[in-house]
Amino acid sequence: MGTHLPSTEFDGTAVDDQREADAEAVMGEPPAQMVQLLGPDGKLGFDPVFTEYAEKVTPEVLRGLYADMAAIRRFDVEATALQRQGQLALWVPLTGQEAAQIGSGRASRPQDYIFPTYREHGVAYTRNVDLAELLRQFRGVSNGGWNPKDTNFHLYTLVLAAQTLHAVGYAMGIQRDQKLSAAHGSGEEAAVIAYFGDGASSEGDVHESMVFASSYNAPVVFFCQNNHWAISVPTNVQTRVPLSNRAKGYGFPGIRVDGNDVIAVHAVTEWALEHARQGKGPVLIEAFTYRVGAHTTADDPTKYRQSAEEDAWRAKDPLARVEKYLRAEGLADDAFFAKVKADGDELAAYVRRTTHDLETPDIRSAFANTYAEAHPLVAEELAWFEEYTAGFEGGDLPAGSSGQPAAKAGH
Ligand SMILES: Cc1ncc(C[n+]2csc(CCOP(=O)(O)OP(=O)(O)O)c2C)c(N)n1
Ligand SMILES: [Mg+2]
Repeated sequence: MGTHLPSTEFDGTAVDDQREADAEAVMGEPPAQMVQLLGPDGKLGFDPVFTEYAEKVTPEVLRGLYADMAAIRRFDVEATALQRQGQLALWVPLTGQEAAQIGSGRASRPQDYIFPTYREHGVAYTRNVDLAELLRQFRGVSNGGWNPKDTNFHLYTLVLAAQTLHAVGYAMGIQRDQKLSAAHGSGEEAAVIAYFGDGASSEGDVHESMVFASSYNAPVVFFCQNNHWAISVPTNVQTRVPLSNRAKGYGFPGIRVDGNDVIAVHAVTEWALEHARQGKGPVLIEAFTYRVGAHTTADDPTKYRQSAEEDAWRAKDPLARVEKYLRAEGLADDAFFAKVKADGDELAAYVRRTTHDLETPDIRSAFANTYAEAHPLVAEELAWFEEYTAGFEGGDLPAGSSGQPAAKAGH
């Protein structure tokens, strides 16, 4: 293992995490095992622990998981287009991570409580969050967009990893309520899932969360989507060991799962939630996946990674392998896939229509709410803004300018 400091420079190691392998060799650890049931070739494998859970994914359930993944991918395309057309200020694409999100979200129960980051649109979909509502924040007309009490799906958190602390606190609350309530043992037990990224795993908040969760045996599943990038920083700079191995240091199980295998993700998450609900404490799941697109619509990944890496991951596409399996086993036909496509288009049309109908954000409210009292710097910036906007016909910003949404709904 080299003694040089980690570099954020692209070093040509492509997808493989050489640092991880080096560290394993030094510590005498076996290479990280990854739970995989449905491989990229569409063939179903076996796992001594998780096959039992995977068997609950009946053909009907699997068709549903595929339809969910296709719907959310279609939604992602539409939201990206809406941003490009000036209807949204920003979009955070999820393409590539559909299996990690749909598989884990569908393994949760209504009474479980979910703390997402800002990319969990697939999980939001499984929790029945209205996707048009979800876009309100990305248009800048809401600080949230939906009421978490309706779905037990918390608001998006943009401050990396802060939600992992909230999640552990919430889980400790559930623990205490259940101890006090007669519901314990009645099947009503709940657990919490805290989503975070490979980059966020470097935050102190994650460490503190895991220490607390372990100390108090809190019913929380830490679900890390290792999508291999934190904007332009590759995962092998964040960690020298598989992220799932970090759980050992806290004293609870850590599992690396193929995050592009919806059956394995569903099985592992179901196991972990059951473990947590039964009072056995936290679990860390590392879903090994890939962010196929840009970090956000404001990012250009061609500046920091090579297309060969993207191509290698496209070959592991989460939807393609399910389609292969369903067709090979005679579990779905052309009519099924045509219906899934039509449903996706209908969802996209709904989202587009609803977004166009949303109000125009009032940028002036951002100035008004910066400080409680008047502030000379804010006043100066507002004056500049007023002068700038006065330069446009009608005194409003044109669609897409300054990265802001369209000035008039319906443009
Ligand atoms: C505390 C904090 N630091 C920095 C940022 C800026 N930031 C936003 S997203 C991001 C990368 C996060 O990467 P990762 O956790 O891997 O999640 P991903 O975006 O890949 O889903 C950074 C550094 C932030 N939002 N919050
Ligand atoms: Mg990441």
